[in-house]
Amino acid sequence: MSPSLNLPPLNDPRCALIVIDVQNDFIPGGQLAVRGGDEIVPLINRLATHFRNVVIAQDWHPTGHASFASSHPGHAPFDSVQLPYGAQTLWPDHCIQGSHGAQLHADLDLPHAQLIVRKGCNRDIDSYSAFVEADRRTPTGLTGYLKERGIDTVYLVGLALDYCVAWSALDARAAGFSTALIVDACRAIDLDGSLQRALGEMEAAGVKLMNSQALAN
Ligand code: VGL
Ligand code: ZN
Repeated sequence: MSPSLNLPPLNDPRCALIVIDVQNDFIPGGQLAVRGGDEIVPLINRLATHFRNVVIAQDWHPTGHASFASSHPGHAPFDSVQLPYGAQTLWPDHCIQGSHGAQLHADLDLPHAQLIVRKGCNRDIDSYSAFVEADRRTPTGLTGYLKERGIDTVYLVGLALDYCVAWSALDARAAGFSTALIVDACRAIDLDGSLQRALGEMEAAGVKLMNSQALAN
């Protein structure tokens, strides 16, 4: 774990907590369950009380989305296919707009969250990142929202560490935010070494990997 370097206190108006994809389909029993996904909810609720700024990301796909294996005859979930923007891992149908699986976990308690960013809404483009879609061109608007509000430091938590949380953290760094990932407030899918790869890429990009114990509790 890298030490927490000179980040402003969590309640500083320049800091935001970004809660990624804590939705029923990523919780055990859901369509794309992440092991232990339910275990992080109480910790996220507790951490969030320290922040003035809380943003929620919500995976929000139309039916027939390009990331669904069911949209690619002859392919199964976890296969990889080539799409116009590059390689795309295929997933079970998940987080369909308006479905129960797309709803935030019922125990997530973030009454002061001011923004919910929905992503993956474009049928032809996936979006692991809460900042920029998988074509690496189409912004969600989150960078502008944060910058316009004077936020320069983001803390990330949620699901899945090695996909949506990692891509969001890397894009936060690329957009110039001081970025920390609270590892024990995340859980990973860990497909073919994706967890180690994601941790290495984030460390190399200057994302601070920390545990919640290093923060106020
Ligand atoms: C996610 C795979 C597909 C995530 C979303 O939230 O990490 N992973 N869609
Ligand atoms: Zn998705």
